[in-house]
Amino acid sequence: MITEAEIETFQRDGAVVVRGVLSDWIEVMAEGVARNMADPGPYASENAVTEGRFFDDYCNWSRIPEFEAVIRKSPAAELVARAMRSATAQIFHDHVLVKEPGTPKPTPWHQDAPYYFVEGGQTVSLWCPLDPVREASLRLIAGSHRWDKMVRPVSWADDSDFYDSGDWTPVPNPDADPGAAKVLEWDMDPGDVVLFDYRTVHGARGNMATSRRRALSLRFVGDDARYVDRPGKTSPPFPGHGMVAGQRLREDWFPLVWPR
Ligand SMILES: O=C(O)CCC(=O)C(=O)O
Repeated sequence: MITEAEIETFQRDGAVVVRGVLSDWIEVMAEGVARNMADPGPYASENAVTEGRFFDDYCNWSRIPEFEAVIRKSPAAELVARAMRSATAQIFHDHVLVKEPGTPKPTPWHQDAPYYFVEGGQTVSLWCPLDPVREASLRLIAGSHRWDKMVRPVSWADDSDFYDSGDWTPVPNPDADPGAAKVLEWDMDPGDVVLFDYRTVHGARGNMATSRRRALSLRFVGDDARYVDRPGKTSPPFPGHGMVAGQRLREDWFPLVWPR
């Protein structure tokens, strides 16, 4: 499912591609994405500024049976636990990101960690495209999960500050200074996944291809992940969660999915 060398790469670079591991689950995930787009949740947003469509939505797995099945029954949970070198995996949330053909809007460079109320060395997002991707694949800065300071979080729609305060590193632009950072990106087919740490800086180009770019990103946490207070509302917000700093994520909201 994942080799020791791939686990080493994930630990070292903060990201790794694993080929074909969810090939048997493409139809299920595609049905889930279709159901989600036909019936968006309260956090759904449209991020395309001018042309095309960049839809995203999250936290729907408990009402979308296809997502719950992938989370609980596919190889995903074991895969991420192994990559994190964690005995356990808890589901944090699901995230659907669809760029229709002819959508120039890039996904801004960002880390997920500052938007989340989670901190720890064992976190992972599993990004799985449901269409072949080339230009619009995920792009990640190798080793950025070890940066001292987190990157200033921005609103995707207009790049404005997400929090009013905080001691952040400016949003990087590896394309402006190509030698300064090693950018990882792969041509991917449905069933291939990228695993990346919540602290790894990542983004994506717009989708100017003639085919859609549907992706499902599943977020998990491992043994050492803990609730942390952020300087404002988080994304996702999970209103009324009642957790306090240092606590493990509550298992009634964020079920343990590995071991099964
Ligand atoms: O699919 C994209 O464009 C970005 C994905 C992303 O930011 C994520 O999965 O955290």
